[in-house]
Amino acid sequence: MMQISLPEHTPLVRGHGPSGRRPRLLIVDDQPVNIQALHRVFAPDCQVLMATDGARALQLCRERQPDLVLLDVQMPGMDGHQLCAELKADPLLRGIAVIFVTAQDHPDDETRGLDAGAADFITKPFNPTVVRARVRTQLTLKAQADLLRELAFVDGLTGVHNRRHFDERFIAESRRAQRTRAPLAVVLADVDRFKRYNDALGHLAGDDCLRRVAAALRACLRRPTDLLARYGGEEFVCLLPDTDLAGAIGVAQLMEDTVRALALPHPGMDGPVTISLGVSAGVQAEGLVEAADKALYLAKAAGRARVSW
Ligand code: GH3
Ligand code: MG
Ligand code: MG
Ligand code: MG
Repeated sequence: MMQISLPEHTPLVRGHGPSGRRPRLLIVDDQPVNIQALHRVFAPDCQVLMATDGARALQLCRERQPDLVLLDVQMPGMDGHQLCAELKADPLLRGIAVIFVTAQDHPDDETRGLDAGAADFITKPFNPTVVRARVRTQLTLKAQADLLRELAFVDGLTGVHNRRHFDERFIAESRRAQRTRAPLAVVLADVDRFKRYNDALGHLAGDDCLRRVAAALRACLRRPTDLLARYGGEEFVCLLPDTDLAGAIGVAQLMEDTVRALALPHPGMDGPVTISLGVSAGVQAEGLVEAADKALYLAKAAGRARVSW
């Protein structure tokens, strides 16, 4: 094992990432002593995860979404190149930065690593100060990319998430529901008679109404894992992990009440602006959105301003 002197304490991410949390690092190496050496460098200011084989590392990437992986190349079973290829092929994992840490320093090895999608390449034995500097560069880039991604996932009109973000989270939560057998719920909400609202008050007033409805819906969500997105036009979707049908119906009813309580005058209806909602839930995610959409149609057909499932 190489001798490590702890480098001076330079912060690892300038100004922190968009989420403000400590960077999360995954160290993968089949030799525990190599893991220890890197652990000592990063434990003071990172959340450090560790794996001694590729399969376990892949599992940790799925479950914990590290910002960066320090990856050994030669390992029994799935080697570093294979793991890197798996990460870069998965739309949910390809944003994780990969730095190879390896004793092989032939240019061909390096090229192969970079071709596999690695961001950088460090040769063993490593100099801790250099490793920190390289990791810092990649973490800063990752934080910038995360911020841009966050902005790309927000609906410009209402400030809630957009359809693209919903679709991505839906895939991730579907997998999680399958794995944990915890139910996943979907709620679709659609503003009632909104065409009339626009026709009577104009499109700008309609936009303002959508912003206020979105804020009211968002206020109904309680858990940090709950997601609200604008699904399209005057339609919103909620994704509620670990929520069964009864729980989701409760959330939907709260949403119906909350929007009605805004008491926004609707010139094309007798009362205020209302929404109709369709709810579905299950551990089998496939078909959940379609089922919520069917339920929403039932709510409309039954007279609007209500929840169906
Ligand atoms: P229903 O109760 O059956 O849902 O009737 P509706 O009028 O709400 O449904 P319809 O789908 O016929 O009309 C939806 C309207 O929503 C039409 C469209 O002009 C309006 N809309 C969609 N997106 C926006 C938007 O971004 N801003 C505004 N102001 N209006 C929008
Ligand atoms: Mg090895
Ligand atoms: Mg609609
Ligand atoms: Mg509508």
